[in-house]
Amino acid sequence: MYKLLSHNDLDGVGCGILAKLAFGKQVKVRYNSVSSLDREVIWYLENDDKNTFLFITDLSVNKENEQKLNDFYQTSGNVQLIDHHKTSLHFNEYEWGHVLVEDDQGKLTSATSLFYHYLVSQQLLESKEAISEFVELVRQYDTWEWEKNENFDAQRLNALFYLISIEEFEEKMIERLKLGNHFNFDEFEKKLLDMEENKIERYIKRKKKEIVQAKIGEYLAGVVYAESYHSELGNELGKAYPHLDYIVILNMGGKRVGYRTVHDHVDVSEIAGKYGGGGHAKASGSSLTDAAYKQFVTNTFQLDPIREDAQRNRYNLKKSSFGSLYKNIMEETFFIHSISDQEWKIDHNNLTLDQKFGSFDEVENFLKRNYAAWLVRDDTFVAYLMNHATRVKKNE
Ligand SMILES: [Mn+2]
Repeated sequence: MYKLLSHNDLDGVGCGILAKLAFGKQVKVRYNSVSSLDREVIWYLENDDKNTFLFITDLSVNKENEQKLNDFYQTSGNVQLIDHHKTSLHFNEYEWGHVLVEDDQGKLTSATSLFYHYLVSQQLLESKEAISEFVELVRQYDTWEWEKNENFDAQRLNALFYLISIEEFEEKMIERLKLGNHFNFDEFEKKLLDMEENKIERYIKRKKKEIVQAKIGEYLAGVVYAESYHSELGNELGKAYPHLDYIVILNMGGKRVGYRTVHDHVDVSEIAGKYGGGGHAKASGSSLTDAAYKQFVTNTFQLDPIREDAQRNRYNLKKSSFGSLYKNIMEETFFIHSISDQEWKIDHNNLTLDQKFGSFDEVENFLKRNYAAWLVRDDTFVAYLMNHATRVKKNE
């Protein structure tokens, strides 16, 4: 008999699907949140048959269970942990640990891709096209490579995963991978996914209007409350507000915090680590501890949301040679203008600031980080210019 304890997300369930393809009725699969795994491991060690081989995928155990599993391995040899999280790399010290973040070709791994590789190399599962395609979609979704590759099927696979129950998803996928030569969505799923995409778009639009920004340590974070679509949300908010170093997503009901970044200069697994969590450089999570609650909820609750730049302007445009007008919640105006391509300045309430900036992006980043200002609509811009012209005239 086999037992698989895996994560309850797409990558974790991908491992469960592979286990069921390989072992059929000979495997018992249990999906866990990050926090429930350790309980399951203890239950296994205390209650399960000692001949049952244990796989742990896409998750890792605490220090105490690490020791217990190693003792168990010494007597039985019946455990294998497979993971791709940077925070689990120390499990490679054990014969029963296999943690790989990047493969030998420099491709980011996922638990599903590592487990597939393992099962095939151990001759426990025969590789086939449909399974390889499925595994690659899971990998691209989990590593976010799909976005660069514009592989929207990977995103859609994850959306489908959250639209139906885990049992239903498993059953559908197992049948499809057993029978099909290629991995495809059926017509009904396609229709469903189209509807879901519209829904996500509306959800993200709303969240863009709710986010607040706060200086936390050396970084500027965007803080938003959301129960769903954390990956999509973290990514869209990160791109909509690139002046934010990272995005904090608070799930109050679940008492969880998600951390996401689109930048390379921040490692959000380190930030999650400060609150007892972990994960990847670009996506991580932690519990909503007292310290996290104080930092992200108490200290930011009174802040006003940041505003998006005006989208449909014809005149007040970024990098324009006529200048670009910004405003903040205090109704202060910031007029960005350039003396040359390499020299940009700001008129703050009509007073030119001393600072010089080397590019438009630099000056805009400064404005957004320090004043939470946004690009105003054309009508405000035109009024500002007219007012300005009148003032100049009066002074003549
Ligand atoms: Mn994973």
